[in-house]
Amino acid sequence: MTLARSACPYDCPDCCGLLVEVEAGRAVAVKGDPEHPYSRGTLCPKMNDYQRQVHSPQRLTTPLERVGAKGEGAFRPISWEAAVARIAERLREVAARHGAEAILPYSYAGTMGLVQRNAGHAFFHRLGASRLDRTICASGKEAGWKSVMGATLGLDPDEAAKSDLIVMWGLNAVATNLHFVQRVKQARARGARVWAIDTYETPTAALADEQVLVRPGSDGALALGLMHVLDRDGLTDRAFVEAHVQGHEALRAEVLPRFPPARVAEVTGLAPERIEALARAFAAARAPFIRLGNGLSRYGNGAMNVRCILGLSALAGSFGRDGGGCYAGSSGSEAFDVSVVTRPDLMPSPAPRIVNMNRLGEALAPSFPNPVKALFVYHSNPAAVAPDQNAVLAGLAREDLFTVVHERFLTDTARYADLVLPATSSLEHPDLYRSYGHYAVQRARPAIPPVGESKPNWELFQLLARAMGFEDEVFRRSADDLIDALLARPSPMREGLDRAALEAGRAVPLRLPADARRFRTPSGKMELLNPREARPLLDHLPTHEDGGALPLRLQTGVNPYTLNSTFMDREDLRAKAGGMRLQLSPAEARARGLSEGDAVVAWNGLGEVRFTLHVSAKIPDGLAVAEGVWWIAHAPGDRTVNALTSQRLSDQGGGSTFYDNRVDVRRAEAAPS
Ligand SMILES: Nc1nc2c(c(=O)[nH]1)N[C@H]1C(S)=C(S)[C@@H](COP(=O)(O)OP(=O)(O)OC[C@H]3O[C@@H](n4cnc5c(=O)[nH]c(N)nc54)[C@H](O)[C@@H]3O)O[C@H]1N2
Ligand SMILES: Nc1nc2c(c(=O)[nH]1)N[C@H]1C(S)=C(S)[C@@H](COP(=O)(O)OP(=O)(O)OC[C@H]3O[C@@H](n4cnc5c(=O)[nH]c(N)nc54)[C@H](O)[C@@H]3O)O[C@H]1N2
Ligand code: SF4
Ligand SMILES: [Mo]
Repeated sequence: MTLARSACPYDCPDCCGLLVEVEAGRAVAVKGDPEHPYSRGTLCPKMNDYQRQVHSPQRLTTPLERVGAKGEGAFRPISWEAAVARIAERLREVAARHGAEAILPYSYAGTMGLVQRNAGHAFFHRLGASRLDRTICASGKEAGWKSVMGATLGLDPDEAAKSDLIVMWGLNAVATNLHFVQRVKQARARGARVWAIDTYETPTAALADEQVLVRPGSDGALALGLMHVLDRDGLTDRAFVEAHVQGHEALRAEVLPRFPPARVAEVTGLAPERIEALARAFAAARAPFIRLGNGLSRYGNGAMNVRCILGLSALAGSFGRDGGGCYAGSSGSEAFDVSVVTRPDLMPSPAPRIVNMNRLGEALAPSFPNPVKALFVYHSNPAAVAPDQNAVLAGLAREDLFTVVHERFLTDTARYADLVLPATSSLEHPDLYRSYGHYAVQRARPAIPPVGESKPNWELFQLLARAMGFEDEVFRRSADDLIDALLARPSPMREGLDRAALEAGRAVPLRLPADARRFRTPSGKMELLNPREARPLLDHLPTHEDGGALPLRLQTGVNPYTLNSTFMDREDLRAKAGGMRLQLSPAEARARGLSEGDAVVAWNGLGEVRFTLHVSAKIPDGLAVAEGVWWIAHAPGDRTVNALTSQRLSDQGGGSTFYDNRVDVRRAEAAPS
């Protein structure tokens, strides 16, 4: 038995260290690495026993070609040579007949390593294919951050340890940031107060002294209401505001008077006295630390919600205090220049069109200008994760669309492919991992050989480049070579980096510069007034679905036992996740004559989805909650939650609006109303 170090490759801020026990080329056990500087030996329930996923009997082991109808899932094995030759031939044909822009790559975050994640970019740039705007996750949040903070670095999340008030705002940390939970518990044991601001009672609420439940998408209004009270009662940090905040006077004069607690109560659903009390407690804290999650940004007003919350941090002077501030994620572009891998310089000029990945349904419609004729999906599962599933599936079912999917499992998307190519898991390929939830970096070498004939993302694109006759030197470099190149470019964040430990496979800390708290904006201040924006000042915007016609808001949250649609291959985790459920409050269930365990249909103008009903007092009236992005293969009906979400974008950044929906619910047998 040998022991190998690796990193958790998934889209999770913790980027935990793994210890892999290997016997005869197989991973036999996977545990947390006690020496990892952030995760310190523990893993979440998804990754304990990762070997079960790596060596799952459901792994794809050879290339497959479709023999049945699209979506049916009938395939037969073919060789890699034949598959690659066919892909090259079809891509050439599409480019010659319709232009290379009729080819669309679609990838997201199946693996987060800097090389394998970005492996297709150079190839598709060289080909001149349409570009994909990768907006599905946090683009609204990033746009809101950038508006106020510019290129300011993210704090060290461990600053929270020095705070006396930690606010988890739109963050289900127990599911999505488990090792931050450890920090919160420690801070609480030392006397820090903890708040959780959410729309329903998630497991994270149990960590909090104060659970604040707001109406979906109303956080901007809450933040403005808190600022109103701070301003009215002379509780702002005047010295900080004068030195470091742009636009405070305009905000005071033009916006805050419109957000007295009585009005904010109507928007958020909180009592006016509660808003007053929260404002006083926030102002009284020495160093409030907001850990900003993504939940409140997946709305039509998502970026503005983020801007308003940063405004609250500004008025309280939080960034001026040791342990205080607002943490939305750690900054990575400073540490590694990924253009070494993505090679934007290979793109033709003018640059090809860019397609927002949230609008895949629209992009795959025959009516789309210069329709997409070839779709290349890798480490993503858009049939399940992209909004407006009916539109996406209609596009994937098109007979004239040539679809290739590079995957580890026969996902919903793979079932629609003309060719499916087997992909390695993270234990089978090298990569460089940089967390977006802390400051450590880790170089992982393969712990085991590829399972079956699977190939890593980078090798796949090397093969394709060769088949297309691309001579560029980058395609001849190995993944390890590219990792070396990433590490060779100098960065202040890597000064003094322990290279020997890194090369030995350990996670090593990056260095935040001494002036990490400096505001990297044009004015050098936090910009509550940003003259470059269409909406220059903070304000509360209604969401798309405020005032909609159907009675329930639908939120499509995360599940602690799965990660987006990843881990849905694991029956044991699906069982722990509780099956594909829709949760309603007792009153909403009663009003519809429904009870626990009933087969129900949630519906709106976009689609209908069958669920099993779970009645829970943790869900407020007026809300329906569906946790997890399930595979259609395991659904009670023939659609999953994204048949109810739309292709609308957030106010800034072209972000997704996954939590901004309305539905009604009926018993499954009943005829549509
Ligand atoms: N177990 C698990 N872990 C995951 C994932 C997973 O699917 N499962 N997904 C990974 C990915 S890709 C991401 S991006 C992150 C996301 O992780 P987080 O940043 O935690 O974001 P979400 O889970 O989307 O939402 C966080 C919380 O916001 C709440 N929320 C929704 N709308 C609102 C609102 O209007 N206001 C407020 N205040 N709260 C609201 C939700 O109920 C949820 O509890 O998690 C990652 N980690
Ligand atoms: N309704 C609703 N929809 C959502 C969300 C939500 O909360 N609600 N969350 C959204 C968010 S935040 C995100 S980030 C997206 C995530 O969307 P995706 O990035 O598509 O995430 P996954 O569903 O995890 O699918 C990743 C796939 O990559 C495969 N994979 C893993 N490693 C590799 C590899 O090395 N190579 C290859 N080729 N394949 C690999 C896995 O087997 C898996 O099927 O989903 C979004 N969709
Ligand atoms: S999913 Fe997140 S918490 Fe779980 S092992 Fe991976 S990085 Fe750690
Ligand atoms: Mo995400």
